[in-house]
Amino acid sequence: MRPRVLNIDSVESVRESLMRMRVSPEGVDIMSPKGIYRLVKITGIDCRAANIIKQEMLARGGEAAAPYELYMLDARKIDMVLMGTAKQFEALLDKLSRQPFGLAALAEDIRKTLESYTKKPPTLHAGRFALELASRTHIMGILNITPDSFSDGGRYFSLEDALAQAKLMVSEGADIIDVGGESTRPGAAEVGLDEELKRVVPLIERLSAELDVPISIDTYKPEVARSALDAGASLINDISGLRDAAMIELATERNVPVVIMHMKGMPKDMQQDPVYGDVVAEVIDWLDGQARQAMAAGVAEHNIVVDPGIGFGKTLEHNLELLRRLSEFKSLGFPMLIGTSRKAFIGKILDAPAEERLEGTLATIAYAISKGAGIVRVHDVKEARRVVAVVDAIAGGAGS
Ligand code: 8Y7
Repeated sequence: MRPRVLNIDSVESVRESLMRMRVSPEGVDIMSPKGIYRLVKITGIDCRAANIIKQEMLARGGEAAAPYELYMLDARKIDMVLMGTAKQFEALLDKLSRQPFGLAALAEDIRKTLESYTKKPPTLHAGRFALELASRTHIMGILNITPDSFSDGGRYFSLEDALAQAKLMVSEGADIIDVGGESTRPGAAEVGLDEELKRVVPLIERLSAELDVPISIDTYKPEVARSALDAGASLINDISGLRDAAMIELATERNVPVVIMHMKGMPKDMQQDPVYGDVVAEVIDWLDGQARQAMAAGVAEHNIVVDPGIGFGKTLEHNLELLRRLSEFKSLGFPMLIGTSRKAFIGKILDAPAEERLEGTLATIAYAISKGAGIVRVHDVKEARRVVAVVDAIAGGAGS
């Protein structure tokens, strides 16, 4: 038979593969951690610490790439890429955990990162619902309560319409309904607090009484989130990524899952020439900081979901790079939500208006699931459900 390159990316898969070909149990134990090779980027490392890392990694047969400043041997900070097998990392981290210059803490961070990268997604507990992300990819259906209804009659009809739309999405396979009362499209104006409350609270009261799925509240205003939770919502979807301390307090107090989304600026100005050095690195770093801040203030680790915020202060190229490298976000160790539905970057690729972006949206969903997304936020639930079912069947469980 022709030699072939195997499709394997975890120590566990190496282990299974070797066991299937009847390698001895001892051999499986010894070899499996040698079968996975990782490149890990670490940043802001003190040059003295970097020298120790380089020597220790080389001594184990791995590599440690660093800029020339490495040899200045002073307190300058540099970035490095460590390269090696899972086994070499294991031995390296064991050694570093007994070294000075903050290396013990760094070793712990790297260990957690490597573990996070392949760990299976958790179960989210939202009110009386348990969302088992490891079992399959979950779908969040988008429900925007239509604005501009000036009379009570108009408001009533838009509420009934929204309710019908929500029921349709649930029948089509939505696992969560995301209710938003303020447009966050690029350039959109902010809505007053009273108006947003008037739009979402009566709707959520009806939805929570009549639907058998959890409701998330799409808002960055703690007052709106509080009233929405009181009305029966059980997740918070915060496009500002918990920038408001009162939102963190609320999430802690109510013990609900919260989506921390990255956004550069605010909707009214976010698309005005957004610039990043490395967009993936910067978004991951920001999400990590927000998550740490939230956990320090009492938000449970198991309640955190992260989202790169496709289209929020990003150019077409930024969005594509975030999707292409989405698996890097697995390093954070939180389940990932992704929202690409009908967004402008798809329209740019296809030269198509919003109502002609379904196939493009579905392509991004299939791709994102294969790179680790656990929840997809969509308008077209029926079509998304079918795509997700097939991708999950191929992957065997949730898509990554
Ligand atoms: C996202 C979102 C929007 C997203 C999360 C639109 C509210 C813009 N996009 N929430 N919200 N992620 N978590 O076009 O990508 O749907 S609004």
